[in-house]
Amino acid sequence: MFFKNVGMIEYEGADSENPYAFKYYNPDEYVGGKTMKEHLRFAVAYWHTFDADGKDPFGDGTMFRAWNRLTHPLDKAKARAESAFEFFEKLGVPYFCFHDVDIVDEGATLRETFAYLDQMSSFLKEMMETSRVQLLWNTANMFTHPRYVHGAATSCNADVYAYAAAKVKKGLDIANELGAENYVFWGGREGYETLLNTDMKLELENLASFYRMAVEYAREIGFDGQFLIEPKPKEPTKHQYDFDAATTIAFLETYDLKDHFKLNLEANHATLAGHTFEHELRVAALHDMLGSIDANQGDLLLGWDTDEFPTDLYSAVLAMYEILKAGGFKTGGINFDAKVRRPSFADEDLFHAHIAGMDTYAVGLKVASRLLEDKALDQVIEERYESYTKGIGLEIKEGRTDLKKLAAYALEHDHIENQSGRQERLKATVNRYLLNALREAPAGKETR
Ligand code: XUL
Ligand code: CO
Repeated sequence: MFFKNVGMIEYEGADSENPYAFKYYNPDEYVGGKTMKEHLRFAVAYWHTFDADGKDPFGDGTMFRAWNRLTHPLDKAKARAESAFEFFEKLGVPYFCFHDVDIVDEGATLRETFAYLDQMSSFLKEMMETSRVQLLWNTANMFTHPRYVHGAATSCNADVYAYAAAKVKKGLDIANELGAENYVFWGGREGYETLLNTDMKLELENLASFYRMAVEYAREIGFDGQFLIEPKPKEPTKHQYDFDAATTIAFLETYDLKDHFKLNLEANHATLAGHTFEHELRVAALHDMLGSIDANQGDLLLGWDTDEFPTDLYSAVLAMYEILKAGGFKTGGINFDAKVRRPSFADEDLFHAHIAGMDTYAVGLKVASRLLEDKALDQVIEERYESYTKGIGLEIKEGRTDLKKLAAYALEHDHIENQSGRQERLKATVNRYLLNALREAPAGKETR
């Protein structure tokens, strides 16, 4: 046992002062026809929670985890997996996510790496069978090792491309073996530093072929999980190809890959791209491309990918509003791609951080569901676009007009009247729902 001082985390309601209890996340409570657990599908990220030691570019690690003390890669990997499953069970999360290098260190050769991965995949499978915790997604880390200095599927070096392909092949075998619901691509090094040395056309075509080969291999082995691409505009490269939702969708359309992918959207990646998280969610939903999310938050004073645990209730409401409007998660869920701050180095902080994040999204879910149920924001939108429900507006909407007709119309109607957009009133409505939901939280009114 690694977390001796922590028992099972239960829901105790908003009045509870127990730091090891949920105040708002009540897994079995019904919200709009589904339980919170079914809606939110929480996942713990292996890398931030069990691998990371708090090191940053200016300082060494501050987190000395007992499960990372063993020296042989497989011994360490197994201890880590045991700590992980103890954590998942105590927290009551249904899912976890990992990169290949998170579950076991790489070996001296690719052959040895694969042998380690095979052993750990069997080990995790056994643990999953006894715990009922499932794999939301796995991925191959194709950005940390120096071999990926020029990229992986967009590297100028074909040997690196082949190496990366081998890792994805193994990643898909593992996904299949463990019954992963999704397989993720995040192109951390798939971008460029300067156009002066870059053949962008070749790199993009190679990236498209890489994705296509992954789809073909998945079909061959019978892996039926959902492929996800996780956009991010920059960091570590100056410019990443999967910049944001719109860019990634356009790329997939261009190379005829769109039917095989959806997006894994991360809050802090959205803000790095100069968008809100809800913008990214809306763009994806419009194209039926909303797959899963990496929940976290950035810091506007810092401006890089700080991967903080989400505690901003307002953002969680707006994110859950978009997710529910899009019909909720199917294969996806809420993965906490978030790390405790460097000074929060105690093992227990891992629980506090996840409890905070889960409660934040539970509030987001409740408030968003209520906003939708009451159609609280719909009327203003309906009224705002009313001009397209009749007359010339309806003709525009139905494509029954042309520039000549519109010009003739405008000449007769050049006295324009606009109506207020009512932003502040709508924001006040969201605040009212948020505050009311918090007041009612302990009631658990919707329990079936
Ligand atoms: C990096 C990031 C990754 C992906 C998986 O910013 O978000 O951890 O989620 O590779
Ligand atoms: Co992420």
